[in-house]
Amino acid sequence: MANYFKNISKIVYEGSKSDNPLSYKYYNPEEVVAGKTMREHFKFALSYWHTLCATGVDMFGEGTADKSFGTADSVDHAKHKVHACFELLDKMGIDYFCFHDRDIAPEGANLAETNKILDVIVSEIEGAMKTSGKKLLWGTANLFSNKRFVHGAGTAPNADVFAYAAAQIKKALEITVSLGGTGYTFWGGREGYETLLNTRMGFELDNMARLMQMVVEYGRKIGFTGDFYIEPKPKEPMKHQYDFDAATTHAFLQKYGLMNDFKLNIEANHATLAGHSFQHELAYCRENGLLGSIDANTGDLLLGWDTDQFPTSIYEAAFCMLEVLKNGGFGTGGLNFDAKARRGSFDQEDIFLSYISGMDAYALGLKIADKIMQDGRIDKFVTDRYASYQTGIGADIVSGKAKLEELEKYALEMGEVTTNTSGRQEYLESLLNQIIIG
Ligand code: XUL
Ligand code: CO
Repeated sequence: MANYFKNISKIVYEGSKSDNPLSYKYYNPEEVVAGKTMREHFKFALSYWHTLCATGVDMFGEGTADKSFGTADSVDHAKHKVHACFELLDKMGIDYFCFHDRDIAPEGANLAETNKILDVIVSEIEGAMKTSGKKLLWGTANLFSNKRFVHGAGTAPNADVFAYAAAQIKKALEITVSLGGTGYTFWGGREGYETLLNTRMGFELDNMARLMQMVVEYGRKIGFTGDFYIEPKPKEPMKHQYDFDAATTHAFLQKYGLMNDFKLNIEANHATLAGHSFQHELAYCRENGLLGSIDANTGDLLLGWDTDQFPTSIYEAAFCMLEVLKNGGFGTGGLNFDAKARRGSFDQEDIFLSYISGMDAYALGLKIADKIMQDGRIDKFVTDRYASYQTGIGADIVSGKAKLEELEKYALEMGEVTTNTSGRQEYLESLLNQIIIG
């Protein structure tokens, strides 16, 4: 095992009384909650791009964290990153990782060279996976950083760019399949527009669908049995991104016949950028059989951009895990921390501390979600709230027996509605606190 993080040993569960910052206080991988171990529930994943690549560069200044891993040469650096990744997975007890093609290997002079470099690094990853037992949750292609994708990839107005993107996805998908990944993600990147003055929206969406249909066809041909995911996001980098939110993406999948092969990868920070709560997006997916995977993070609600912070709110984590439990768990997906330590948190130790903060928050969230379900009072309240649809006119509406004529007759006889009851929001919010604290 490599030793890039010399001063840090394995992070283990020490319980809530521990004052060792480098320990899990609540995440106990073997503890059984709601019938499964925590490890099985979460399928926690490390995001390669934030963890191994991001140095804290922003538009006002240079990086603050050293991610050189002792070398400057790029292919060599890529190999060091692989081993640093597996050291982190081992030391933090995380079973999965996710990456973009360009996170793991630098680009060469042309696509053929780039693919050769990728092959070298992928075989390094393959070896590390074999000896460690760590797994790939999902792979993806970076179709947004290089300037060739200035106007998008699948939705670019230039067919050469479309072809390049297709070739890049083909390779990324082959890598994902060869490494046993159970998901392949499409995040929109620059698939959107800045102004309709230069954009054929309908044509761009048709092209995006054409690309996805090709990818599904090829993926199934090479033996990919997992799910394709779309990760909705409303804006940034483009002013308007096509995969705005879960409902918009659902409409796209239905229109283009992609429902059988796709699910959604819901990211908390993207949900709030779209003006939704994270729970709203998850609930929408659950209700529509679309919950694939989660990019766990949080935004800062006072800021209007994607800050990708580690999630520490136990309310948010509980609402998320409530949806996951109600969904019967993840299918092919898991919980990827698409999150990075703040620019000011630049020590190696901060990588560990930030993952601990997220994993402990989700462990608490899972326990709270389980308590809410066991307690049953909130669920019962909701069931009772809709009781009028179980008998009489309500049952006739649901079964389709009642048509507009019958409903008019019923309403005329009723004269006025006298049966509305309180929604009791404040009671439910305090009941939730009572369930949490006990
Ligand atoms: C960007 C984002 C991506 C996707 C993968 O906001 O979330 O990192 O998760 O491309
Ligand atoms: Co993401």
